Amino acid sequence: SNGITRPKGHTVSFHYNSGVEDMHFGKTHPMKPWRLTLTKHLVLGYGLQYAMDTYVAMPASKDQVRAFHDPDYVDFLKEVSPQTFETLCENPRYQRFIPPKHEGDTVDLGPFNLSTSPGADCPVFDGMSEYLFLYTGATLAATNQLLTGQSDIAINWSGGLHHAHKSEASGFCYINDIVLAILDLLHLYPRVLYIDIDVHHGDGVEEAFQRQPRVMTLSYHRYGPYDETGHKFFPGTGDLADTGLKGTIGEHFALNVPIPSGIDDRQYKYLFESITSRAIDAYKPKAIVLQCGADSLGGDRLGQFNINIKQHGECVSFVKKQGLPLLILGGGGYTARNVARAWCHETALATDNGANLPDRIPLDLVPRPQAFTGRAHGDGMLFPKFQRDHKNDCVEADLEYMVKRLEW
Ligand code: V1P
Ligand code: CA
Ligand code: ZN
Repeated sequence: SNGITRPKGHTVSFHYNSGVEDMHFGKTHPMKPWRLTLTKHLVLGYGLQYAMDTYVAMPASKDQVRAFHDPDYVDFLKEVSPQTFETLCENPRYQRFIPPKHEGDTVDLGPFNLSTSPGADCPVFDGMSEYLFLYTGATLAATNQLLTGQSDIAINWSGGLHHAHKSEASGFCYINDIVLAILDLLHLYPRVLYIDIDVHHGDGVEEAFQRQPRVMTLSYHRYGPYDETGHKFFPGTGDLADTGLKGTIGEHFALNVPIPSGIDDRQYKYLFESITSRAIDAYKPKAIVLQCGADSLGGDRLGQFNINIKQHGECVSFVKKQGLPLLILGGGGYTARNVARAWCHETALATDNGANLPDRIPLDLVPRPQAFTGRAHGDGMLFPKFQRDHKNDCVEADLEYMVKRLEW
């Protein structure tokens, strides 16, 4: 038939609820949930559903979300919509979460860094509450699948929202599904390794576990001035010297790999494989959570790396090769067609079908809803050679220095 087979020796599960797709963060907002529609259609188009167990995710409960987030924040998120926002803002219960106004603020901020102003990182939009609890529910279902031994690898491309804090939304992230997943994994596994290949620093996850030796966080990210304006690349944290909260038992259990713009496949492979393998050898985790933000790909609308899908996928294969229970999550990714290509390819790698996907997307197999015709698959290639449009600022000696510095 289509050549797709179930993997031998391990079980993969795929967790998703199409309810996350129809969301719209706002006209100019880079986060496009329809990239998840494209991903789903590619995965189904190639027949990868036959290689894994697929589950429709249920929304997370408020209790589940309270395992990390402030109860006031959870209630607010459950109730919030563009219609209820103003009334909720006036509720005395939420006053203490409204930040003081600063001069030159471009957006009006309500409580928890939420806003209805156009241009806000964390806007309040229609259906938002449903969206948040659905992507979180999918991550928790995937986690449960690992905890019960029903899957060896569990995937949720709609999750991986690494910037959310205990009582604050940040950088397009509202509920930190990753922190919730790791908290669940800690019930069974003594040590969990979190790896983050999104182009942004996984600050929310690092912060949540900065005092915790049972979780090691390892983020690879663009770090440094954004452009001529000198603004820092978001979120501005994740220096090489940041290794966990000093003076606590969590110190030395956070690792950061700050990377200049334009890093290429060879350089990224060198950093990722040498540092990740040393972290695993030293820490000996019993489970791994891998955030696969696709904004580290070349040609991303927000990212500044020049990584191809092939290398992005090799990070997934490298982690899978460790043979530990593995939770695979999405994250950023702002050039939708490339996000779908990468995550479909990585679904294939997880199920040992990496060699079974032809470079040419079998368009006849891909159901294309009217809205996405033409735009969905652009140049029709699964492995496009990205234009190397970011100046490579990587000094080889500095890359080598980072690898040495992070050995202990
Ligand atoms: O740079 C900022 C903030 C807004 N300024 C006050 C500084 N925000 C970034 C947020 C990037 C979030 C990435 C999330 C993830 O890691 C995980 C899902 O990928 C930002 C950017 C930017 N170019 O970095 N916000 C926006 N662009 C933005 C643009 C248009 C409308 C709304 C937000
Ligand atoms: Ca990262
Ligand atoms: Zn990102």
